[in-house]
Amino acid sequence: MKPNLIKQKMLRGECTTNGWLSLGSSYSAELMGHAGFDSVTVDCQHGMFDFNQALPMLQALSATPTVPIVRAPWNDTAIIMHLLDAGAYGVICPMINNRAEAERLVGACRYAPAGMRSYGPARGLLYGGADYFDHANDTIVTFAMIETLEGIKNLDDILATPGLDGIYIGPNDLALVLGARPGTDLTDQRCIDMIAHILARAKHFNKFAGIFCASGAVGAIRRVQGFDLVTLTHEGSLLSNAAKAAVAAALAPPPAGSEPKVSTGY
Ligand code: 3PY
Ligand code: MG
Repeated sequence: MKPNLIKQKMLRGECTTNGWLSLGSSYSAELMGHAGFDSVTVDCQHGMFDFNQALPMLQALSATPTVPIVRAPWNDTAIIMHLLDAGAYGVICPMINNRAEAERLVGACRYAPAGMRSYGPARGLLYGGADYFDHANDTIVTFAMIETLEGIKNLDDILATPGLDGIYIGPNDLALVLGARPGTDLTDQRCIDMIAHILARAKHFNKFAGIFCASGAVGAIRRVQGFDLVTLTHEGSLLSNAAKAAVAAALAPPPAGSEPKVSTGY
C-alpha cells in the first residue's frame, strides 16, 4: 500500500504542512496538490460542495505528490466510511466532545477487529494499491477536532482513545466557546492559553497535534510551538487575498523604471 507520508513524517517528529480546499473544484485541488503541501484536506464540513464534488477533488489530489485527507462534515459513520472508500488517507472530524464520540470516529476508520469499517474500498484500492486492506488500519490517520467546551473538559479521555492518532484544533470555534471572537487565536489570552494547554496534553499522550492557521506566517508560529500538522488557511482565502492584491497592485503607481518580469501568467 502506498505509504502515508504525513504519518511517517509526523512519527519522525517533523512538522507537516497542510493545504485546505473549500472551493469544490478538482482544478483547485490539483493546483494545491502541486503547491508543496505535505497533505491537502478536502473540507466536507465548511467547503462549498458535497460528496459528488469531493470525489473528483480526491481523484485530482491523487495525481499529485500530496497526501489526500478529508475533514468529515460530522462524526457520521456512513459518510466517513464513504470518504475513506473514495481514497482519503486521513480523517479530521469536527466537534468531538467525549471518549464515546472519539471511539466512534476511530471505529469508522478501522476494519474489524480494531473497528467497524465496512469493506468496499473502491478508490482506496486504486490509490493505495492491491494490498490496501492489509495496511489500511495502520496507514489512515484519524484526528479528533477539539473545539467545544465538552471536548476541552474531556480532553484527556479523548486523547486516551485507542487508535486515535491525534487531535486537531479549530481555533475559530474554540474562540467562540471561550467567549472570544473567531480569528482571535493569536491575540486573546484565553485562546493562547487553551491552545497551549491542548498542545501540551496531546504531547503528554504522545498524539499528533494539528491546527488550522489563518496564514503561512501563523503556521510558522505553530510549527515552532511544536504542532505536527499546520493548515495554512484555505484555497478560497488564498485566491481572494491574491486577487485583491493583484487589483491593488494594478491600480498603484508602478515602481519607477521597473519592467514587467517575464512570465506567462501560469
Ligand atoms: C475552526 O477554526 O473552528 C475550524 O474548524 C477550522 O476550519
Ligand atoms: Mg470548527
